[in-house]
Amino acid sequence: MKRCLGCGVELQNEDKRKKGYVRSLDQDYCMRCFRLTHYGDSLIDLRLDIKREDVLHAIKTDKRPVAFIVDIMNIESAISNDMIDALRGREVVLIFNKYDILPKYINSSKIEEYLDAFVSEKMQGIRVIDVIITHKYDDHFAELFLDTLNNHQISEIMFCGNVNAGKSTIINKLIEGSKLTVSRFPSTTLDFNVIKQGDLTFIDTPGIVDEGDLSLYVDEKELKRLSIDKTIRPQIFQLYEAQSYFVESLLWLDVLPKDKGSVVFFVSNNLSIHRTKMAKAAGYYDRHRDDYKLKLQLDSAKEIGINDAKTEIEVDGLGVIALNNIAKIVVHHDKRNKVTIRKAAF
Ligand SMILES: Nc1nc2c(ncn2[C@@H]2O[C@H](COP(=O)(O)OP(=O)(O)OP(=O)(O)O)[C@@H](O)[C@H]2O)c(=O)[nH]1
Ligand SMILES: [Mg+2]
Repeated sequence: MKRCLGCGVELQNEDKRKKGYVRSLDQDYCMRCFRLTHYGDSLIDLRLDIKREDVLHAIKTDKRPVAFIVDIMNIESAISNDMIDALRGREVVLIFNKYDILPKYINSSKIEEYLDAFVSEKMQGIRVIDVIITHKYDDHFAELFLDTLNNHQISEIMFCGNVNAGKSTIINKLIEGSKLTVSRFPSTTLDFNVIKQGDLTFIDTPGIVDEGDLSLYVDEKELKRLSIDKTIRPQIFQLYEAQSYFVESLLWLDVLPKDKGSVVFFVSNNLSIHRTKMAKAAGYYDRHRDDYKLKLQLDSAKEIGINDAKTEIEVDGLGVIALNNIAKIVVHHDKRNKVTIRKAAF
């Protein structure tokens, strides 16, 4: 059986519309990988083809050490209970990726402090042997990572994590020769893919599908607009009275400041944010909800009281919203989209 070097899927030359199609079986990359790499289109949408529980089960039954790749914008949803369960007792190198998308002014020691607290609180029972913060342009990553493997005498390691976290991108930084397929489409890697590099074995895995991720519920055009690939230019708003903010028709946030407060949106630079007085928000939503032709339904949500001077909202697949000196919020979001209130990391 021959597998695609880019996505790990079994190759076949019978059905063009199915995964793994090649014109001739002597080719190394399937048609989909070829299209993704050279034309940036996905041909066949496979986002819902890979089941979360199947991938987690396969990871759990494999006892090899794991490099757990987490998108820095998606910490709370990536480090989920079922993922932690799959990693229990394993040696794990925890890699926070895509650091380049955070604006330079953000204090790295504050993020590190947040991550340290997160790891010791939520990842008990897992042998986290190293925590690395990196990004795809980081020239020191390979050396650092290979040192860690060497120090712990690890020769085989699986790269796991949510879809689009950057697993294949990271492995490409470690290998020579044929490269794995990477793309902004969720579920680029379709099957477990074993790559040998000298004495080391790296295993790329299909991303874990995160049902709370907004990108699952928008079309291809919208996905391109909301995915963050460049350094974020934060959108900052000062407020003295109750205000509402609309991230297009993707999210609606009501905010009541303590006295003077601020709200900072870390989302894709392509997205525009509309601000209005809270009293006018419902009318604005009714008038504009169809403008974007999205099938999202922003649910009526509960009021949340905020105690800390600095808090953040992590909106799965959209970004992070920082709240400074805010008393209360209401987050209206699509009910499938996961929203977490967390301590400030940025
Ligand atoms: N800005 C930025 N983009 C990144 C980084 N790492 C990966 N990406 C981008 O994120 C997208 C997903 O990367 P992949 O390597 O395909 O992610 P994956 O985890 O293998 O995804 P699946 O195979 O779908 O599970 C691509 O568009 C990458 O270019 C990074 O450090 N910074
Ligand atoms: Mg991949």
